[in-house]
Amino acid sequence: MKRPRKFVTSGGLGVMGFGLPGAIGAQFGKPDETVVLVTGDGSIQMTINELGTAAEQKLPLKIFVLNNNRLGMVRQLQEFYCDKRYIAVDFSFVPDFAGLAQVYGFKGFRVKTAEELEATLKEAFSFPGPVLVDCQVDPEENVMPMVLAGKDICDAIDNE
Ligand SMILES: Cc1ncc(C[n+]2csc(CCOP(=O)(O)OP(=O)(O)O)c2C)c(N)n1
Repeated sequence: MKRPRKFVTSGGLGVMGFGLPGAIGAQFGKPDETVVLVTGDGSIQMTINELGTAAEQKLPLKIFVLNNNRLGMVRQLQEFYCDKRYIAVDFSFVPDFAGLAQVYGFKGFRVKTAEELEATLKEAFSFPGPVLVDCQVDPEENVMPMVLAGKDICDAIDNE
Protein backbone atom coordinates (compact mmCIF):
# COMPACT_ATOMS: atom_id res chain seq x y z
CA MET A 1 0.00 0.00 0.00
CA LYS A 2 1.08 3.56 -0.67
CA ARG A 3 2.16 5.71 2.25
CA PRO A 4 -0.47 8.27 3.34
CA ARG A 5 0.38 11.72 1.94
CA LYS A 6 -2.38 13.97 3.08
CA PHE A 7 -3.96 14.27 6.51
CA VAL A 8 -7.12 16.21 7.25
CA THR A 9 -7.71 17.40 10.82
CA SER A 10 -9.91 19.97 12.50
CA GLY A 11 -6.68 21.83 13.15
CA GLY A 12 -5.88 23.11 16.61
CA LEU A 13 -9.57 23.03 17.47
CA GLY A 14 -9.59 19.25 18.09
CA VAL A 15 -13.32 19.14 17.50
CA MET A 16 -15.03 15.86 18.33
CA GLY A 17 -17.37 14.81 15.53
CA PHE A 18 -15.32 16.42 12.76
CA GLY A 19 -13.79 13.14 11.57
CA LEU A 20 -16.65 11.46 9.75
CA PRO A 21 -17.92 14.52 7.85
CA GLY A 22 -14.28 15.47 7.24
CA ALA A 23 -13.64 12.04 5.69
CA ILE A 24 -16.75 12.40 3.52
CA GLY A 25 -15.46 15.75 2.26
CA ALA A 26 -12.00 14.29 1.63
CA GLN A 27 -13.49 11.42 -0.39
CA PHE A 28 -15.45 13.87 -2.54
CA GLY A 29 -12.25 15.86 -3.07
CA LYS A 30 -10.19 12.75 -3.89
CA PRO A 31 -12.68 10.25 -5.34
CA ASP A 32 -9.96 7.91 -6.60
CA GLU A 33 -7.94 7.79 -3.35
CA THR A 34 -8.48 5.58 -0.32
CA VAL A 35 -9.78 7.71 2.53
CA VAL A 36 -9.14 6.37 6.03
CA LEU A 37 -10.79 7.73 9.17
CA VAL A 38 -9.33 6.96 12.59
CA THR A 39 -11.70 8.15 15.29
CA GLY A 40 -12.74 7.62 18.90
CA ASP A 41 -15.96 5.96 20.06
CA GLY A 42 -16.98 9.25 21.66
CA SER A 43 -16.16 11.37 18.64
CA ILE A 44 -17.88 9.28 15.98
CA GLN A 45 -21.07 9.23 18.03
CA MET A 46 -21.32 13.01 17.71
CA THR A 47 -21.95 12.81 13.95
CA ILE A 48 -22.66 9.10 13.44
CA ASN A 49 -25.74 9.89 11.38
CA GLU A 50 -23.32 10.81 8.58
CA LEU A 51 -22.79 7.08 7.98
CA GLY A 52 -26.05 7.48 6.10
CA THR A 53 -24.58 10.24 3.93
CA ALA A 54 -21.54 8.10 3.15
CA ALA A 55 -23.80 5.17 2.25
CA GLU A 56 -26.13 7.34 0.18
CA GLN A 57 -23.18 8.78 -1.76
CA LYS A 58 -21.56 5.33 -2.13
CA LEU A 59 -18.28 6.52 -0.59
CA PRO A 60 -15.88 3.62 0.11
CA LEU A 61 -14.57 5.03 3.42
CA LYS A 62 -12.38 2.89 5.66
CA ILE A 63 -13.31 3.77 9.24
CA PHE A 64 -11.39 2.62 12.31
CA VAL A 65 -13.05 3.32 15.66
CA LEU A 66 -10.57 3.20 18.57
CA ASN A 67 -13.19 1.97 20.99
CA ASN A 68 -12.05 2.27 24.60
CA ASN A 69 -15.56 2.76 26.03
CA ARG A 70 -14.35 6.05 27.43
CA LEU A 71 -13.85 9.72 26.68
CA GLY A 72 -10.23 8.66 26.83
CA MET A 73 -8.37 11.95 26.66
CA VAL A 74 -10.44 13.38 29.49
CA ARG A 75 -10.05 10.14 31.48
CA GLN A 76 -6.28 10.40 31.03
CA LEU A 77 -6.28 13.98 32.33
CA GLN A 78 -8.35 12.88 35.34
CA GLU A 79 -5.87 10.06 35.95
CA PHE A 80 -2.96 12.51 36.10
CA TYR A 81 -4.59 15.55 37.68
CA CYS A 82 -7.43 14.11 39.78
CA ASP A 83 -5.75 10.97 41.13
CA LYS A 84 -8.10 8.72 39.11
CA ARG A 85 -11.22 10.26 40.59
CA TYR A 86 -13.11 9.74 37.37
CA ILE A 87 -16.29 11.53 36.51
CA ALA A 88 -18.35 11.58 33.29
CA VAL A 89 -15.76 9.71 31.23
CA ASP A 90 -17.14 6.13 31.22
CA PHE A 91 -19.72 5.08 28.66
CA SER A 92 -22.01 2.59 30.36
CA PHE A 93 -23.29 1.90 26.84
CA VAL A 94 -21.78 2.14 23.41
CA PRO A 95 -23.51 0.67 20.38
CA ASP A 96 -22.23 -2.35 18.50
CA PHE A 97 -20.42 -0.20 15.94
CA ALA A 98 -19.78 -3.08 13.52
CA GLY A 99 -23.46 -4.08 13.62
CA LEU A 100 -24.57 -0.47 13.28
CA ALA A 101 -22.29 0.06 10.29
CA GLN A 102 -23.74 -3.04 8.63
CA VAL A 103 -27.23 -1.64 8.99
CA TYR A 104 -25.95 1.41 7.09
CA GLY A 105 -24.63 -0.86 4.32
CA PHE A 106 -20.99 -0.86 5.44
CA LYS A 107 -18.98 -4.01 5.97
CA GLY A 108 -18.48 -4.20 9.73
CA PHE A 109 -15.69 -5.85 11.72
CA ARG A 110 -14.76 -6.02 15.40
CA VAL A 111 -11.18 -6.77 16.45
CA LYS A 112 -9.66 -7.32 19.89
CA THR A 113 -6.05 -8.31 19.21
CA ALA A 114 -3.19 -7.06 17.05
CA GLU A 115 -3.33 -10.32 15.08
CA GLU A 116 -7.05 -9.89 14.38
CA LEU A 117 -6.40 -6.31 13.33
CA GLU A 118 -3.68 -7.33 10.90
CA ALA A 119 -5.90 -9.88 9.20
CA THR A 120 -8.82 -7.44 9.12
CA LEU A 121 -6.69 -4.66 7.63
CA LYS A 122 -6.06 -6.83 4.57
CA GLU A 123 -9.78 -7.52 4.18
CA ALA A 124 -10.77 -3.92 4.80
CA PHE A 125 -8.42 -2.48 2.19
CA SER A 126 -9.11 -5.12 -0.45
CA PHE A 127 -12.88 -4.66 -0.12
CA PRO A 128 -14.07 -2.09 -2.69
CA GLY A 129 -16.90 -0.64 -0.59
CA PRO A 130 -17.23 1.13 2.77
CA VAL A 131 -15.83 -0.58 5.86
CA LEU A 132 -15.96 0.14 9.59
CA VAL A 133 -13.63 -1.67 12.01
CA ASP A 134 -14.50 -1.52 15.72
CA CYS A 135 -11.09 -1.77 17.39
CA GLN A 136 -11.53 -2.73 21.04
CA VAL A 137 -8.91 -0.87 23.08
CA ASP A 138 -7.97 -1.18 26.77
CA PRO A 139 -9.95 1.56 28.59
CA GLU A 140 -6.88 2.43 30.69
CA GLU A 141 -4.52 2.76 27.73
CA ASN A 142 -2.87 6.18 27.71
CA VAL A 143 -1.76 8.29 24.78
CA MET A 144 1.92 9.04 25.15
CA PRO A 145 4.13 11.03 25.14
CA MET A 146 2.25 13.59 27.20
CA VAL A 147 3.21 17.13 28.18
CA LEU A 148 1.85 17.95 31.63
CA ALA A 149 0.38 21.40 32.20
CA GLY A 150 2.99 24.08 32.79
CA LYS A 151 5.85 21.80 31.68
CA ASP A 152 8.27 22.22 28.84
CA ILE A 153 7.92 20.01 25.76
CA CYS A 154 11.37 18.59 26.63
CA ASP A 155 9.87 17.24 29.88
CA ALA A 156 7.24 15.17 28.05
CA ILE A 157 6.54 11.94 29.92
CA ASP A 158 6.31 8.47 28.38
CA ASN A 159 4.64 5.25 29.49
CA GLU A 160 7.32 4.31 31.99
C1 LIG B 1 -17.15 18.97 20.45
C2 LIG B 1 -16.17 18.66 21.54
N1 LIG B 1 -16.63 18.44 22.80
C3 LIG B 1 -15.77 18.17 23.80
C4 LIG B 1 -14.43 18.10 23.56
C5 LIG B 1 -13.46 17.85 24.71
N2 LIG B 1 -12.82 16.53 24.54
C6 LIG B 1 -11.57 16.42 24.00
S1 LIG B 1 -11.11 14.82 23.82
C7 LIG B 1 -12.56 14.27 24.49
C8 LIG B 1 -12.81 12.79 24.58
C9 LIG B 1 -12.73 12.10 23.22
O1 LIG B 1 -13.18 10.76 23.33
P1 LIG B 1 -13.08 9.76 22.13
O2 LIG B 1 -13.55 10.39 20.88
O3 LIG B 1 -13.77 8.50 22.53
O4 LIG B 1 -11.52 9.54 21.92
P2 LIG B 1 -10.41 9.03 22.97
O5 LIG B 1 -9.91 10.26 23.68
O6 LIG B 1 -11.07 8.03 23.89
O7 LIG B 1 -9.37 8.42 22.09
C10 LIG B 1 -13.39 15.34 24.86
C11 LIG B 1 -14.72 15.20 25.52
C12 LIG B 1 -13.99 18.33 22.23
N3 LIG B 1 -12.69 18.27 21.89
N4 LIG B 1 -14.88 18.59 21.24
